[in-house]
Amino acid sequence: MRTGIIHLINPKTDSLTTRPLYLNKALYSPLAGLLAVAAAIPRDQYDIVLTDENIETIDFDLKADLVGISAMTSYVNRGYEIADQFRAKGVPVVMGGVHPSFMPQEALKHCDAVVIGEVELVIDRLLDDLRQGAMRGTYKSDKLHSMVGIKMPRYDLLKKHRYVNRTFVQTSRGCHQGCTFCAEPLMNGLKFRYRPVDEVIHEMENCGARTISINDADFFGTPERPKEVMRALKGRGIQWQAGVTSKLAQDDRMLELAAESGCTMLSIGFESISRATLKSVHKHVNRPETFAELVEKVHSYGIMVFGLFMFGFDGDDRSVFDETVKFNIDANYDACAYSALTPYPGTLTWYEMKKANRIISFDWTKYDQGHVVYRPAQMSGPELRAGMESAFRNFYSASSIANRFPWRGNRHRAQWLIYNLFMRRGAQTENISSIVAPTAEPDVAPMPPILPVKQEWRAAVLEASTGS
Ligand code: B12
Repeated sequence: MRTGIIHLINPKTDSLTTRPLYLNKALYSPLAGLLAVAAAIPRDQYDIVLTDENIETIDFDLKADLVGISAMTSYVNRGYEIADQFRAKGVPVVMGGVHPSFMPQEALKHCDAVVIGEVELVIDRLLDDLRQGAMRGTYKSDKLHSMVGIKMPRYDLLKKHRYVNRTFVQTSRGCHQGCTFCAEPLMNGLKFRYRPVDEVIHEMENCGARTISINDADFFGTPERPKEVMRALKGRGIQWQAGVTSKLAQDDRMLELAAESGCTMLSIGFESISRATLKSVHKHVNRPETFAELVEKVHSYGIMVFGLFMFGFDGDDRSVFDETVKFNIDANYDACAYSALTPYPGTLTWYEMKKANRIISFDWTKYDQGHVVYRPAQMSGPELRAGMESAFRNFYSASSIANRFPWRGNRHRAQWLIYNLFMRRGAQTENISSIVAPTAEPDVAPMPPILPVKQEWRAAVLEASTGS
C-alpha cells in the first residue's frame, strides 16, 4: 500500500518564548502537541513533514494527503489563513490544540475536521475517514486517555539546533488547581492522570537529549508521584526543568530528590504577590508570605527559580509593577516572565469578563499575554502595557542582572545567563502596541472540551453557548 504524507504545521506567532533571538535559536520549541500527534500516526502508513513557521517557511506546494495545524489562541488566525490556502488547493485540513478544541465551530469555517482535546483515542477513526474521503466535523474521545502506552513524541522530526529548550517530556495531564484564567482543567481534567514511571524513564532515556523540560501543568501536583519519577531518574546524567506550583516546591524531601536527580530550574506560576488577588482567581495554593523563603530554599539545593507573574487583576493598581519587581529583585529570582491577564475563550475569566462586558478586542492575535484586550479595573489598557514593559526593563536591567547573578552556590550559571539574556532581548524586541482597537464579537461561542464542575461556572458556560 502507498505510504501517504501528512504535513504538520505550527503557525507563526510573535512570542518571546518561541521567536529566534540569539544564534538563530528560540528559547523554546512550541511543538509538543504536534510531536505527540506525529507519534500517534502509524509510521508504516504515513511519512510526516513537520514545519514550525516560527523558524522556517511553509511549502504550500508540498503534495500531502492531509495537513494538520496546531494552534493556541494567539496564532489561530494565522492557522486559519494557512488552512484556507491548503483547502483552496484541495488538500484536506484538520486542526487541533487548545484554541480549536475550545472553538471547534469557528475552526470548522476554515478546515475539514477538528480534533477536540487529546488525539490519541481518535486518530485511527480520523485516518479511516480520511482514506474514505469522509473526514469532516469534530473528533472527540468520550473518555480521557489512561496515559498508559502513550507513544514517544517524534523528537526525530525536530530541527534540534534551532531551539535552546527543545525536548518536552510529559509525565501527566490535568491539574486539580482550577485557576480561573487557565485552560488546563477544561482541556485535560481536574484530576492528574499519570504515565507509568517506567514509560517516562524510557522516553527520557531515548528522546535523544540529556537536557529536558517536563511540560506537565504541575509536576509537583501530588506528594508521592514526582518522587517516584525523581528516584528513577537519579544517576542517569539527565538535567531537567519543570513547571510546578509553589506548595510542594517548599518540601525539603521533594527538593532534595530534585537536586539529586538533575533538576536545574523550577518554573512556578506565582502570578501575584497579593493574597486577595490569588484567592480571586482561585489559586489558593499560593501564599505570598512564603515566596521569598521559597526562593531561598530552592536556591539552597542549587536549583533556579523562574517566576511567572501576571498583571491586570482587579486588585492591581498602578503600584503593582514596581512593587512586584522590587520583590522579585530583593528575593533574588533567577528569571521572571510578566504577562497580561488574558481572557482566553472558554476559561472562567472569559465568562466573567464577557458577563461584565469588559472585553474590548476579540482579535485572537492579540491574545498573546502581551497586548491588553479588556478593560482593567484600576488602570487603563495602555497603563497596564506600559507597566509590563517597565517590569521587564527593570528586572532585566544590567544592574539587576549583575546583582542577581549567582556568583556562589550550585545553580547552573550558563543556563542562568541564557535565560536572562534571552528574556531581556525578547522583551526589548517585542513589537506590541499599547492601544488595542475594539472589534466585533465572534459569532460563535466557545465550548470548553470539559465543562467546569462548579455549578455556577457550568451555568455560565451553558448560558453563553445557548445565548439564553
Ligand atoms: C509547556 C507549555 C508551553 C511551552 C511549549 C508548549 C508546546 N506546545 O510545545 C512554552 C513555554 C513554549 C509555551 C509558550 C506559550 N504558552 Co504555553 N503552555 C504549556 C503547557 C503548560 C503545556 C502544553 C503542552 O506541552 N502540552 C502537551 C501537548 C502534548 O498537549 P497539546 O498541545 O494539548 O496537544 C494534544 C492535543 O491538543 C492534540 N493536538 C494538539 N495540536 C494538534 C494538532 C492537530 C492537527 C491535531 C489533530 C491534534 C492536536 O493532540 C495532542 C496530544 O493529545 C500549557 C498548559 C497549561 N497547563 O498551562 C500552556 C498553554 C498551552 N500555554 C499557553 C500560552 C498562552 C502560551 C504563550 C502564548 C505564552 C506567552 N506569553 O508567550 C506561549 C506561546 C508560545 C508559542 N506557541 O509559540 C496557554 C494557551 C491558552 C490559549 N487559549 O491559547 C496554556 C493553555 C496555558 C494556560 N494557562 O492557559 N507554553
